[in-house]
Amino acid sequence: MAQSITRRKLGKIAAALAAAESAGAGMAATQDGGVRGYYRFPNSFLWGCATAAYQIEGAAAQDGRKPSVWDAWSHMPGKTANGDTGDIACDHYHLYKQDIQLLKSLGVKAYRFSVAWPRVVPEGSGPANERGLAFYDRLVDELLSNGIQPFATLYHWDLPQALEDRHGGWASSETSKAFSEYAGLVAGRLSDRVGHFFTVNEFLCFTDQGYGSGIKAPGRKLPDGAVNQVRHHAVLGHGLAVQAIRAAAKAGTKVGLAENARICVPVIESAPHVGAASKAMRALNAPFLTAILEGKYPDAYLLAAGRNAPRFTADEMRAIASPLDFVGLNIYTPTYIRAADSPAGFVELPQPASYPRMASEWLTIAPEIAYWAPRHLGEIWGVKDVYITENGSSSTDRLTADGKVYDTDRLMYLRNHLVNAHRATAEGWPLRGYFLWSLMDNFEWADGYTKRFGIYYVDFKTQKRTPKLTAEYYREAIKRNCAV
Ligand code: GBH
Repeated sequence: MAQSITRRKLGKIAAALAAAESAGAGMAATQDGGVRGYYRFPNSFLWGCATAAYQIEGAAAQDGRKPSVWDAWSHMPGKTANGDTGDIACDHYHLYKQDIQLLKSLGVKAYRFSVAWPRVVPEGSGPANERGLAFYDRLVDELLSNGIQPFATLYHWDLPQALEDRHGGWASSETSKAFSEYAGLVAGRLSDRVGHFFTVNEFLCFTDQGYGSGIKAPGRKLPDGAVNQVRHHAVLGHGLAVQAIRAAAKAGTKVGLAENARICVPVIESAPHVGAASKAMRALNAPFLTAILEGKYPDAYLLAAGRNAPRFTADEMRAIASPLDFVGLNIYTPTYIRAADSPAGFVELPQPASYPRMASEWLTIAPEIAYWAPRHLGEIWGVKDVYITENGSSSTDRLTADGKVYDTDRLMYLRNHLVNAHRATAEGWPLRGYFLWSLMDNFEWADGYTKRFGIYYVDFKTQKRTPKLTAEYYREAIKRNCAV
């Protein structure tokens, strides 16, 4: 008897499964041209695009904006490709209304932009510049009236030059304090309309690369101990900013960061390698993400740094560990990890010269990062809400005679990352949204305008924007809520 009930139940389950399959992930071609819904995201999934102030705004000396370290750096001979600067960039400061129409036509629900510190507090600390703040009022209001949620980044590398001149920039904790004051000011002004703030974008690029290797602004080459102190002042600035935002912002405002953590991919998905990748994730992100999420620099990091270790107080570590509402990760490249019989328990695998990459030399491809990033955050640190705050690719785009850009390589990159992001949501890892980098071609830092990351092509002479094939793809993915 019991057995036959079980069989009947099993029969019902099988029938339900078959029905579900023909409705969604089935084999038969359907009326919409055989498009299957297998990679469908949760209904609440937030689709977005990302940009950053210095890369798109231009209007570098307008309405009271003063120079940032990037203005100074890009104007020094030989620092950027072709001597390119962000003086004009995409002229978004004037064209923001039409750019918001581009977002609207893609169907994105959210837009991640950054606020230019030197526009809002031109001297780094001290009086606010009303005309600078007013630009972000206009931008936010225009987004909202087009049904797009604003997500604001407070620091995307454009440190006011005045702070570099007065205090040596991030080499001093005065800059961490100035950052938190500025963060509180902006949150106080915008949080009636902006629900999500990111403190800092990508620590490594403005700490190690700005003050160590010196390949990015302000281009200083400090010894290791001083660079570790710069790193510490940066995470401290983040923590103090979290506190300042919470003190100044409307109740319920969400605060997080956008970090380019090393994304550790187990070279084979077997228990030993997965375990090793998880150890590597903590170890390789020790000075930034691990310190922030654990409130402590891992012993191995301090030990390895020896006499060059950062100096810090318990109070500072408590500030650094200020609880976050979400974590954003900018994901581009993988770090392959295998298990090892060493005290660390893992080894980082070098990439062979033949490893595939996109148009930027550094941009090696592994779409699995879109799965492992949210999984590691959920599994290792119990993070509840994760956003992919940047992901995208450069391509050697050409405007063809028919007025189009056929960026099939970027489309391939995007589709495969979305399939892996879908896998993360399907397995229940806490991925809530995806911001594509970038809405349009822009000032790609040291690469100037030679590397294009946009899904809209920008003619920098005429400021004309043209949708690339990937824009069409992204619109379709958003419409179907699906990696198509
Ligand atoms: C992001 O950084 C940035 O947030 C964004 O502003 C930028 O436009 C976008 O990526 C595309 O690059 O010179 O060989 O040392 C991504 C992480 C880390 C990638 C530093 C480039 C320099 C490589 N970046 N890296 S190299």
